[in-house]
Amino acid sequence: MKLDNLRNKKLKEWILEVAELCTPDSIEICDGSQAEYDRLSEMMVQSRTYIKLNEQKRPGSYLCFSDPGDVARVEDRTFICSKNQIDAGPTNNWKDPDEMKSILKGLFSGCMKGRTLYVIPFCMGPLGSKISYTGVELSDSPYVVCNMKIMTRMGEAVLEELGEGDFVPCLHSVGAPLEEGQKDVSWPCNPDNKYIVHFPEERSIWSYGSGYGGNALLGKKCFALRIASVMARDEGWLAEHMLVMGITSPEGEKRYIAAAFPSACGKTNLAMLIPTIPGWKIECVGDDIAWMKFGADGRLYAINPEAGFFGVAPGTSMQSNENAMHSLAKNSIFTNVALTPDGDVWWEEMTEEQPEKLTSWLHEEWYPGCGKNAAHPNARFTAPISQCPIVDKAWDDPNGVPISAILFGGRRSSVVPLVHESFNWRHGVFLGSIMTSEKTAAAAGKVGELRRDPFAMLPFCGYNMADYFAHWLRMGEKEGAKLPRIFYVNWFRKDDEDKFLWPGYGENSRVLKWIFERAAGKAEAVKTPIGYIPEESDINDPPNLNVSGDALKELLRVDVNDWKKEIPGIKEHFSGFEDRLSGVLWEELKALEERLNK
Ligand code: TSX
Ligand code: MN
Repeated sequence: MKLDNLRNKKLKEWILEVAELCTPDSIEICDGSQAEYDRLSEMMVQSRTYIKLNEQKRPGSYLCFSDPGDVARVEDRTFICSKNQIDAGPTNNWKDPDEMKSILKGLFSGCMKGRTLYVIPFCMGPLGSKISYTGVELSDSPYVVCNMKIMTRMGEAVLEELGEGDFVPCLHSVGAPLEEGQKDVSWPCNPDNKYIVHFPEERSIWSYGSGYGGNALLGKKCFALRIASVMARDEGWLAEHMLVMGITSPEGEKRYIAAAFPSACGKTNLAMLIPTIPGWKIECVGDDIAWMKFGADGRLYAINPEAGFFGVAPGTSMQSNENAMHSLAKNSIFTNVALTPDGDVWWEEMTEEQPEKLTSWLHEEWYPGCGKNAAHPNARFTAPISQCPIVDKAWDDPNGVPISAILFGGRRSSVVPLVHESFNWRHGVFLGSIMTSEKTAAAAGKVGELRRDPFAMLPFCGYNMADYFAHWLRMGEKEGAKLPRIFYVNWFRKDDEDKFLWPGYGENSRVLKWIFERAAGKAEAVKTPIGYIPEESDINDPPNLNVSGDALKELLRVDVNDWKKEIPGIKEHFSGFEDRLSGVLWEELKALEERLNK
């Protein structure tokens, strides 16, 4: 498509403005076709960005190694540039929008020299859905184009649907202009000068210097969470860091659940879980982001704004997540995993036996016991959700799916029981606001240290998190709302020998079954000071659970003294939000304290 043929005036003007600033050699408007995908992929094979994988082993798939300085999201380089700092809140980096614009204009000036500017029209959510929104990413990275093709609905159909309508402008550059005759590197980026910037008031995104994942695929964290959370606040809906799954009982009843977990808790594994209990079925709507709006019937309807998985590869195996392994069997992009001698991919824990020899993500020879990672711990696969064997038939339904329960969770080796249900919506919002998880080796900081990550949104909320809590509380007061119930789960409680008490994985279906039945108003529950918990017999049903009676008791135990020790940490956490924090959450904390002291 030619620039002249673009119908959308705002889009055309913006492209010309960006072209004048960034001075690319050429402009290409992406149509989203397979032919375009194949052409760009072949171009990246020629330029050595991509390695084409063995067509017999991994059809239609590619591997690339990033610059070692560009391997993950950069939270310290991520900014929310609202007019007033208080509107970004104490948990976001902030800079004055005018000041930031002038920094960015300097950086973007001439930054696409020697490169092509790709125009990537994309839709977050099913085409034709009232819950969906359109974005356009302008990027000088063909890797971004190909990933966006898998991760979003992308191309001509989106432009058609957009018409003269509005869109979120997302500007991206790897920040590596090429001088006349300068040879390109395989992963262009600007590792020491990255900026991931959001302007919530004008709903725009500027990203500079990184070609990696959440820094560069701007539809995902930048748009579908940070900017969308602001839109959701203004318009009365929810943009959340949640998986969405369907659960069907042996009787054929179906309900949908949304769940938020901090990183390293196995969200993608849960989204594609294979139940161990007979007759129950789980289907996947999404593994990372949910947009939820009230329907005419007062229920919350969720869509997955994405069309693919951008999952962490290390740890993914036929044991931990068989459905993910099938999803990435073909037509996938792998970033920073290792290459096998026969042209396939490998990563830590993918197979029980390690290959004899590999090329590591650092292009080095790797062998078992060499003391180095074969894949980077944050190595990724990009795979179409349509390839998931248990993809829900409504995953692309413009109406979304009605949510019956919302789960929060975290990784806690003590104190927090396997599952508890909130007393009501307000109490549920309180549970979301105090979410904590223990650090694993994958994150910076001391292993085992507690990190607060309310609603798993700490790095992804585009405004003051105290206002975000208030928005959740407001959502619960909507007239005629039929709200989902709220639960808190913890698969990671340990015994005093530091062994996991709960087998997790497929056995989590027992917990999901109890949640399903509670949402149906059926299952029994025991009232405790922190909320409702199941009876042991509800979890050990059918009674072939390979967990001792003592262990099950410990998993469900609510220790009043342990919980009292949680209170000062919550107070400190809440105090960080100063007078912006809703009094309702302070009241919930006081009520918890009183229940514990009774
Ligand atoms: O993803 C996980 N889930 C959710 C699965 C649907 N993980 C992996 C977390 C890192 C991404 C888990 N790890 C889960 C879990 O439920 N539980 C655990 C802890 C655990 C680890 C190993 C065992 C048991 C529990 N193995 C044995 O007991 C043999
Ligand atoms: Mn995520």
